[in-house]
Amino acid sequence: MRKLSRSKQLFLEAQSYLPGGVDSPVRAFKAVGGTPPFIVKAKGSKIYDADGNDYIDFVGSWGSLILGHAHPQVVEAIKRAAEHGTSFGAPTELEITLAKMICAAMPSIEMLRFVNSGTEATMSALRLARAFTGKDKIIKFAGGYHGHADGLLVKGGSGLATLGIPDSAGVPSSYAENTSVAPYNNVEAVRQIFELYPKQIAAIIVEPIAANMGVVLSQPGFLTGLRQLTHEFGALLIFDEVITGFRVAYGGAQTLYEVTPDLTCLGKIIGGGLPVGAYGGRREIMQMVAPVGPVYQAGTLSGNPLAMTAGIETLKILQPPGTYKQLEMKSASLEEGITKAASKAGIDFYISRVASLLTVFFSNTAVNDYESATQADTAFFGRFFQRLLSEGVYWPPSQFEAAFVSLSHSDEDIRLTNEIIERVLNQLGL
Ligand code: KE4
Repeated sequence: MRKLSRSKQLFLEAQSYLPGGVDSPVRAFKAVGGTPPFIVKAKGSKIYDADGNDYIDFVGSWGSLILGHAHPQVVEAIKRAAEHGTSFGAPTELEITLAKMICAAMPSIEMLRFVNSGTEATMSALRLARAFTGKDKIIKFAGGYHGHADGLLVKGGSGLATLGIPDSAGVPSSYAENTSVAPYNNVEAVRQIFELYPKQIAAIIVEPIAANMGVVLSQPGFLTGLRQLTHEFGALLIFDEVITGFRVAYGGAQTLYEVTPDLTCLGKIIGGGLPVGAYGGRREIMQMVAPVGPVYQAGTLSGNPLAMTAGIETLKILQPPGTYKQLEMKSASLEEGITKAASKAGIDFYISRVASLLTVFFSNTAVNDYESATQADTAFFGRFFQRLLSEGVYWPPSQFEAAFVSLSHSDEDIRLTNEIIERVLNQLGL
């Protein structure tokens, strides 16, 4: 059992100053219990806590660190940039460089705006969609999470699903009225909403691979069905690729599935571990954003040189051919190890994986939407999580989150993780 006395002390003190002792709910371990280790440093695939314990990390700052922690080329570049100043509140060439890299990777993005988080990206993209279409309503999916903008905290996924709060307190009911929620992978349900509000839907916002109810794959015909409906009813299709962008492929899920959205939201990986979000798409839509057009959106630290530098270096390292093949091989061997271990222990499980994004649901049913995801045995997941943690594997602390494999996870990391998972599932299966 790992000593956590210093983390326990810090967690207690933190709760006097920060709600729940954290700056984002999922970090408080409410879904799995116990004390969250307070992390002091990280390198590659490892994180180190205040009691000197080390862990193989499968959270990777919730998907941001596809290269692993503190990649030397990224850190060196940030250091150099910091010596020239951390933020100017004025345009820099770095923003053009990163924007060009993103546009080259995702041809549906002809123009974009950098912001500081995924929440800002989706919030701004929806405001823009409403302005472009002149319509007010939006459609999202049960279990879909797009950050914490008021109109999106309607039957949210991710943290909300974990905390079992169908809506967030403080969201005016008038906001919820403008947001319709359909089951993921259900085109027919979306059609019904359009038929209910034929001229009122500004946009559909969708994770092209859902990752906030655990990983749930979009089934054949789902994304193309949404594309057809948005064309038919004059709405925009917004892909929230905050997680999948540069994760499942260099061009994100939209190049994997060859479905072209009107707008794309990005975050996490494009910031290389620093706060960055972005929204972008067709030029005629993006030209509506201030100061060119009437849609106001602004940000003190948007496009700051440190975050741009970290993003540029990260994408540079992801570009060489074979990078995603490496990620695929690491992730496939992890999936294989979990499958073998759970089968051997006679435990009900269902694994959803695309590239280096995966969730193991402890469930005896296939998971293709929020309803089926919530059938999973969350109590069992909590025991699984705690035993992994005590053996040095830092798995995402919720059944409804994704695990992330990085380029820095060595074959030995994966072998050891599989060995630990086999031991833990064997114990739990008894
Ligand atoms: P941020 O505002 O947290 O940067 O991004 C919001 C967001 C938007 N869209 C998608 C698809 C997302 O997954 C997220 C945030 N993801 C969660 C993890 N499920 C962040 C972790 C957390 O909330 O602490």
